[in-house]
Amino acid sequence: MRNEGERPGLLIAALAGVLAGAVALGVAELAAAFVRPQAAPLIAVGGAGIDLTPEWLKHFAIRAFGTHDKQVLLGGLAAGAAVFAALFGVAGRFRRAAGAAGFAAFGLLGAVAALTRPVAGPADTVPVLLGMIAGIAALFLLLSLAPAAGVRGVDSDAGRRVFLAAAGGAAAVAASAGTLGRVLTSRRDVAAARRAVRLPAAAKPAPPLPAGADLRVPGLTPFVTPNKDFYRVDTNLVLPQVDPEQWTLRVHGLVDRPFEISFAELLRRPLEEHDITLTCVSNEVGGPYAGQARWLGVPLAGLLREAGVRAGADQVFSRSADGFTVSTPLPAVLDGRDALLAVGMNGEPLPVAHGFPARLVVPGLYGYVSATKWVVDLKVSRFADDRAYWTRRDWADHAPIKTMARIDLPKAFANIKAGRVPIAGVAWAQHRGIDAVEVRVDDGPWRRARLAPVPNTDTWRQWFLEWDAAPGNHRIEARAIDGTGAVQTSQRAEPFPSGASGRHSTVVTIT
Ligand SMILES: Nc1nc2c(c(=O)[nH]1)N[C@H]1C(S)=C(S)[C@@H](COP(=O)(O)O)O[C@H]1N2
Ligand SMILES: [Mo]
Repeated sequence: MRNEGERPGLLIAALAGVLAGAVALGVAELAAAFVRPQAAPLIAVGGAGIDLTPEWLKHFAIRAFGTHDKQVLLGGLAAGAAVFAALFGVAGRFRRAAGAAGFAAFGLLGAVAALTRPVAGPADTVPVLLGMIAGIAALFLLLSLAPAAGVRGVDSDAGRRVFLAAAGGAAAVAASAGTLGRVLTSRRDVAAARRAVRLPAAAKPAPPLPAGADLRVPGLTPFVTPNKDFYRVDTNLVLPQVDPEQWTLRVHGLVDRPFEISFAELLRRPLEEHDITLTCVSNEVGGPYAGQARWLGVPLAGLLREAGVRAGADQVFSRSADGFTVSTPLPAVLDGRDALLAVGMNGEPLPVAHGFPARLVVPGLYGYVSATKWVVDLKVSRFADDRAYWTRRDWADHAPIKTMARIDLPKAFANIKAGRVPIAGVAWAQHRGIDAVEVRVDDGPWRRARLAPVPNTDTWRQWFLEWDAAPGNHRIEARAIDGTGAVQTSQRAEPFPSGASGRHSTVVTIT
């Protein structure tokens, strides 16, 4: 053991710790390319974190960061890891075993996180554990080469050069292992397999959109949401890569004739096309988490009837390739609505982010109880027996989409010239339909907006009203009336546990 005077300075020790941490993450990333990307340490810990996050925080994250919430989470984890690695470096300066213990503790934590991810096997712990060993080795090496603090002279200059070379080497190992890992992982993605898919034409195509379904008002949400603009909500830090050649769907549970179907077999069935607007339960009043697409797929009810649903069943319990689960009330699937096992979205195979090669779409229900992406398993079962990812976390078992009118125009806090001002937006009440949208300014009388035509009751509906705007600050409020005659409630509710309610309003300044 060296005496105190020969120990490296605190900053050098911290640097050694951070570099050792980077080596650990880089090596683990490379190893994960050979296991599965979900087994990389930050992804595994982040995934476990998402599953353990309390509901209120999850909502805060989705609201505050939008679809960037995942990058924010991973960036935060990386920064946290760097701080701890620096501390372990400093600890290692005093006692090598203390620094190693820090790395070992994080390695074990990461291994547990990786092991407890859905569909993980023992192999999922290998990348983190290899990373941990590499990190400890790098820490020992760097600390032993680190120049002692306060020593000057020819010897120490040579020593400093050796340390700098070792530090540069560690950084290079970390960066190249990490980059190679990323490249190898991306080689396994299914983008090429997706491009090779040729979807057959629908046996039952959707009728053309009625003329004027899109009012084409600049600034108004288009009727069809292009795939690239479609909101994405899921628990995945890395997208599941499901090869259609390997994909099968198992239909089983409380059925007389369980069966399994391949992707090729699925495409040989008569496909139907339906226009359906998806909505996330986390959407705030006026929020962006809704999108309209033309879906191509096989009717879900037909698949279940083929299997022969037994008495006593009350839900379809679906599972994705990565172990996410959804419970859908059975009546909603069998009551004649256009519930689909979808393979196409707006004329293309499903984008990977939206469930390639197959997902569920059930009109009228929020996504968390209906829209399983990367679906591989349908179990007919009972709510009493199988609990799904979100309903286990106390979100509602039954979650029909609430009637909602959103104001897209004018934009909130806009400054507009007095005169004729367009007020416009979209309204939805999937499977009940929108019968009217009413608008009022400054608590004046409700006025009916003009409604665009819609293909069916399962889509949102554009609405438009011209307003003779006089100078001043004004508050614009909208409400929808659904196909049952029910007026959108003014009662405010948070998204948890069954969807936000209340009326969207917007404040503008007219000059
Ligand atoms: N496998 C999987 N499917 C999922 C989810 C998920 O986290 N994992 N999220 C659901 C939720 S909450 C919603 S709102 C919809 C969103 O579908 P989209 O991302 O295609 O818009 O997918 C649903 N399907
Ligand atoms: Mo959702």
